[in-house]
Amino acid sequence: MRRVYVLNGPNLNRLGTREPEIYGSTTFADLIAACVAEGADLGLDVEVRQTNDESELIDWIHRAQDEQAPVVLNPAAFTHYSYALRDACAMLTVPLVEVHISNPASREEFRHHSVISAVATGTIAGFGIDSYRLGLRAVAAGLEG
Ligand code: CA2
Repeated sequence: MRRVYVLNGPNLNRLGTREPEIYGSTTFADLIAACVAEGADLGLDVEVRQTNDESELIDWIHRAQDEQAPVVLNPAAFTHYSYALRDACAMLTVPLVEVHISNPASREEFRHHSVISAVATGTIAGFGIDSYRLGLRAVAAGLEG
């Protein structure tokens, strides 16, 4: 089975604990289960990770490149300002799907720009936890050809 990494940036481990009107009530544990189940349906070996540490997230992107494993990435707030994460993502030769639970374009001004989008294969935003399922489907569709 093809390995796919689902990588998550800062604070997403707290999912389901606040702002349910924006992010829903799904917990991070629920998110992991949903991604693993979707991956199994698609024939993908999904590994979900979360970190609050920019350098750790960059190391995981490097590892994905070394393993030639596609990435579904929710960079969280790093989306809007981390040029270091963008540079790491730009090195990927495997598919990179940027996902967001909310629709940042409909929120505060500072969320309107993503420094990651230009180096991603594509972006899915605004569908709640389904953004991740759709991201995995996009990866699977791309792998098929
Ligand atoms: O909508 C998304 O997925 C975001 O990437 C989430 C980030 C935000 O900075 C981006 O603009 C959009 C924030 C993640 C915060 O995670 C929590 C969500 C709910 C409860 C606690 C933490």
